[in-house]
Amino acid sequence: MKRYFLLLGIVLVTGTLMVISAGCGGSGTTTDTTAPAGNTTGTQGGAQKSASVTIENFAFVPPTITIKKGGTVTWTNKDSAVHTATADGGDFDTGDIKQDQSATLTFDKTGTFSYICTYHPNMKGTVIVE
Ligand SMILES: [Cu+2]
Repeated sequence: MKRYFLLLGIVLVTGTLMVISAGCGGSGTTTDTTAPAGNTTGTQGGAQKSASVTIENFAFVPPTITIKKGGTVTWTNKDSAVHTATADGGDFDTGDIKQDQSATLTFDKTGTFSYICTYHPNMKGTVIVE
């Protein structure tokens, strides 16, 4: 009986140590670099720091994104045609984005910025900076 409890004690201690070390390792190695990949949550409540927009089939996807002030937006062009993301009011312009290339801009001003592609003005998008 005593041996059983001793074994149980060792198992408990070992288990606790593993939990502690796992907890430390987990919080210490968390990286923010993978966050932008989850851009599908852009329409939910809290604005994310940064967002990604895919340009494909002559459209910005998603057409409207919301980010926090000081955050970035990355546009990636999946079309063979060259596109731009150019603000209507001249607040920003990515310049030409060729196929499989991307451009990232930082937004330091709050507001709602609608933009188009200068080559295809029917392509419309909006960046909301909160
Ligand atoms: Cu275009």
